[in-house]
Amino acid sequence: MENKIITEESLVALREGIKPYLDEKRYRHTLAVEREAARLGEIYLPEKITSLRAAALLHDITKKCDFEKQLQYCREFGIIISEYDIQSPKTFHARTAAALISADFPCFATEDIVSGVRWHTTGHDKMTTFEAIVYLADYIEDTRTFPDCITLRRFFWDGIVAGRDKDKLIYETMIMSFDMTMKNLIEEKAPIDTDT
Ligand code: DGI
Ligand code: FE
Ligand code: FE
Repeated sequence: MENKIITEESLVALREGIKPYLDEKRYRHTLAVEREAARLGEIYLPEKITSLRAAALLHDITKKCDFEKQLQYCREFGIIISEYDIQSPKTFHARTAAALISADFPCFATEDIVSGVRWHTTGHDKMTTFEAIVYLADYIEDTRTFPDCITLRRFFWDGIVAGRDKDKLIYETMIMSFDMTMKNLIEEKAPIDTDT
């Protein structure tokens, strides 16, 4: 999977290549996640900014597929799903998008990019910095207006401006995001994914 060099030119092509996979609103969100991932990358992973941008561009490419299509992709790509997974239909697109990268965007199918996309919705235990950045960029990108997103965005960027310890800050921000997501899922009476 490795040794794929992601250039600025390939990102320009990717921004066009993903268009058929996204509606207009989702495309704007995707470009905003790309910008946010690059900003976070400058702080935490400057050597991987182009990969972070690519992961952001690819993270929601199966979001518009209905549940039937998600299940079809699962069969096609050998994604094993449990009865329990079926109760969290909104988490499927992260797995199917990760699998679709190798099929439709093979130049971008690196371990970092695939796992960044794979875990962008639920997160999981012991996330890599790369995965955390994709996850967080999706949550706090600047077009999101949901109060929790605004709170989290402020908490993180105020901490950066205040010169707080950056590792502690991202850890606390991630924990806060999981608390918010779980609280919302409890209110909706939706099951919480075991990875979350
Ligand atoms: O795809 P986006 O909308 O940009 O964002 P996302 O991939 O983080 O998806 C958010 C949705 O996923 C939101 O409606 C809540 C849902 N979600 C996240 N974690 C869980 C979850 N749903 C369930 N049932 N369980 C989870 O653990
Ligand atoms: Fe998503
Ligand atoms: Fe997203």
